Amino acid sequence: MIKTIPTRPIDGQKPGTSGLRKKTRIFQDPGYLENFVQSIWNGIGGLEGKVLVLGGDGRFFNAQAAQIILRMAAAAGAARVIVGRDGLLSTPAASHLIRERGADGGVILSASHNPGGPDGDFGVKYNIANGGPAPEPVTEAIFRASQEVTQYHIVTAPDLDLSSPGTARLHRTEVEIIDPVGDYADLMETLFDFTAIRALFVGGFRMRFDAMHAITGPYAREILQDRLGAPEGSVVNATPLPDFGGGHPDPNPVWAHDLMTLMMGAQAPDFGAASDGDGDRNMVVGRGLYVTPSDSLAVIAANAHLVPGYAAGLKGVARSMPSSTALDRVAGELGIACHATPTGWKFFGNLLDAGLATLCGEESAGTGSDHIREKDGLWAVLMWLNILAARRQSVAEVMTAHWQRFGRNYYSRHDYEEVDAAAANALVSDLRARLDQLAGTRLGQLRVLEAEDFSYRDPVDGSVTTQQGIQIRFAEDARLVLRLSGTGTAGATLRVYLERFVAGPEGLDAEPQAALAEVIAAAEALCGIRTRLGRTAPDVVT
Ligand code: VG1
Ligand code: CO
Repeated sequence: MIKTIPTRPIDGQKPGTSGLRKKTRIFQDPGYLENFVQSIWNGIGGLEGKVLVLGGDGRFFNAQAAQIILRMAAAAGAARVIVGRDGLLSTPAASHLIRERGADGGVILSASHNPGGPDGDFGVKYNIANGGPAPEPVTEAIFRASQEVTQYHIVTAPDLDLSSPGTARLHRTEVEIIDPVGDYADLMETLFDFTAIRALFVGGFRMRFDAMHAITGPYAREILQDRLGAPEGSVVNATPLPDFGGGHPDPNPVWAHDLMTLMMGAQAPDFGAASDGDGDRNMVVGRGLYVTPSDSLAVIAANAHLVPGYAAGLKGVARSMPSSTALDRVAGELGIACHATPTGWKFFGNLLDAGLATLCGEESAGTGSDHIREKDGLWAVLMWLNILAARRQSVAEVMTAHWQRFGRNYYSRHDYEEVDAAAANALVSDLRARLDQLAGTRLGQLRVLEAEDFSYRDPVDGSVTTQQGIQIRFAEDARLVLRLSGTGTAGATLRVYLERFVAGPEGLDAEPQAALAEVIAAAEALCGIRTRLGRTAPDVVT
């Protein structure tokens, strides 16, 4: 039986960089999730007769939310919902499933790298038929629907047993429960030289993959250990936990601290990697050497021809605007276009669909290709393994060779987290008002070449997105970007992105914070971040 429940619009159901993210307790408020899900259905023109993919990263409230969404999809007349066993799917696996099964869209339950648990964060993301995050016009329509919603529809039925593959019926909707790992692992086999990677492990190559108690554990075990022969125990923290073991499932040197300690120590294996809550981000570490995500993207682009799935060459590449320009240098040598988009994977979808880009990446540890329409953590790790196998070199040797050839883009991001939102907004708007007067002025040791508020015109559909970050270029081959995060759930987070290029052959081995000291000082001179936000130092330095 379908029940219709009267409701009222709830403020703030506006999807950010990657879906709607709120404190778990807010999502648990009666009607909160229901309102947003009904707004998705309303915003996309209904669900009648459609096929939907559903899954999440397993965080606290995932299981209950999946049952509610199934009942609401049934009430909306969905023909079929394909759901991962126990309501689980990594973000890349969900993207693949939508494409493979020709689904009309998908709902992914995740707040990605944000902590989980009753006091943590929860999130809901809608992906469209190409498998990618809903682009701005769709998220806008969903937000508008959330401001107008007056009722939601849900079938009355007991919870479905999602613990084993099979099919079930919910009202008129068929619910298909699938193994979340198999199809994704099969896709990986089509892209990479599994024989070469297997030979690497047979030869004694050692790696550690830290799944950070999040969703990639089962995927990494199946692909790295079972299919590629990495020794048992290569994948650690492999059982997804509802609170990620109390940690931040964010693969960077700060939060993947144990892995970093191992990789910098005497017992380090040849290769280290980690991924985030929902499996779309990655971290790559060599013995004694952390690879910044921007460098990783550039290395992957420069070596993609060594990997079977990309042997035919790259059509083009794309990076988020704040990501370092290391990728641009590779693209220049390859003679292909390099697009710069606003932060957030949703902006890559059109480029990938139109064949304008094969590889994409973000400085926040997201890397991916046209094999799906999301960033893909394990894919990036396999890319590296395949490159190491083909080049027969260590991570450090690959990096040194890369910098010698292309020069090195020193890069870092400084995050000021959960600061006062009014102060952060004022900082950015004051700066915006001064942008016209900055060109030609000096900030400490650096001279401003140009200052802009980044706006992006999508080359495929012509849509324009404004105010996507303040970008300042210096005459000394340096760059500074400031923007406010769109994924936080408390206060505001200011991200300060710092970059400086050194052509080499000298000066390629500096410590990044030291190499960036003048850019860091310029940022402070420009807008007095620490004074205005009341902080003495950034909370996270990547
Ligand atoms: C952050 C990153 C961005 C990424 C987004 C979602 O957004 O900067 O590059 O696409 O998270 O990634 P923001 O607005 O907080 O800077 V995930 O893995 O959290 O879905
Ligand atoms: Co993520």
